[in-house]
Amino acid sequence: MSEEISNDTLLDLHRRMVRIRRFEETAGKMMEDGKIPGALHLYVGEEAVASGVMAHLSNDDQITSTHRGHGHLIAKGGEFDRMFAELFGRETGYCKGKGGSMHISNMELGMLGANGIVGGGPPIAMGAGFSNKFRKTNNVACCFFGDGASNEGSFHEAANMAALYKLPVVFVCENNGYGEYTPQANHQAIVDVADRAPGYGMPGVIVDGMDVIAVYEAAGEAIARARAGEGPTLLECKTYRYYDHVGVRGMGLNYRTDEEVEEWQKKDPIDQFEARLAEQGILSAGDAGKVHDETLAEIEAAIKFAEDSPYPDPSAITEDVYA
Ligand SMILES: Cc1ncc(C[n+]2csc(CCOP(=O)(O)OP(=O)(O)O)c2C)c(N)n1
Ligand SMILES: [Mg+2]
Repeated sequence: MSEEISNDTLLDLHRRMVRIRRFEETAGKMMEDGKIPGALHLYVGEEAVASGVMAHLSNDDQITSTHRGHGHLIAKGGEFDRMFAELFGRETGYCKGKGGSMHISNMELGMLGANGIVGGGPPIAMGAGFSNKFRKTNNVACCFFGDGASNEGSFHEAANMAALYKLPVVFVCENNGYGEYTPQANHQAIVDVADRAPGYGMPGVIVDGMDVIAVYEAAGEAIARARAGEGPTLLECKTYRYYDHVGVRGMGLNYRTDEEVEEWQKKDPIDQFEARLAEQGILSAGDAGKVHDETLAEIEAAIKFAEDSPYPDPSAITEDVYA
């Protein structure tokens, strides 16, 4: 573990991951119990990626997210009550209950939107990066996308333009080895998405996406490079989703083995990190437990807030359609 990372930062990284894990576990259960409508694509297993990147960003730095976007918003500072309200379709949600899981956004936090369109984020992040550069704001746009999305033309066009104009963008590929039910080897002829970066004239960096410190350090370099006007980086984080593509149990398709899931779970980002923090005397198991308990209490209150909130009035259906 790097010496220059302060204890405050380490604890902050831990809390961000726990907040994502507990939110997602609860949301998944509520979806499976039929208490949340629609499809949720959950981020359990991938927490180190959003947490390690977001720890470097302010509210004025932008992110673009994906269909698997709850973790990105939580790590960016999203509040549980407004998030649950959005998932429940209530007026107090981030998008007044009209966006839902896959279209949740919040401009104050620089969260430019989850996106139901695979590959929808890269052009938006490239545009935000262009705006940052043009307005000389020193802000960075981080674009989260999957291994599957890295095959979309929109990613390639955005990567080309971002590198050409040396835009302050970081392309964060969350390579979880699958696009829906298709293993990576059946959807692209490469093993490392980072190999695509030199073709556009930007560095490609591979990092263990189950290790929050590794992500934090690599993201720190890429973001510093972007802020210094040196252009984009493609940061590939090798990670894994524990749940199915949608929901927890999903459709029960036989596209991966239990053994494979268990192998990845042995590298659990939170368990690994808690063991390291305890070993270094930074966070005891008891104090880590308190972070989980506080998070669960906050989730319980947020669910109550969401359940007590009204549905939007039907007359509001055409409001906020254009910005
Ligand atoms: C343009 C487009 N094509 C197809 C889909 C259907 N779809 C939803 S998620 C997904 C897989 C995305 O895989 P990846 O980018 O690796 O993200 P992951 O789900 O693994 O996080 C697909 C094909 C879609 N939503 N949008
Ligand atoms: Mg994937």
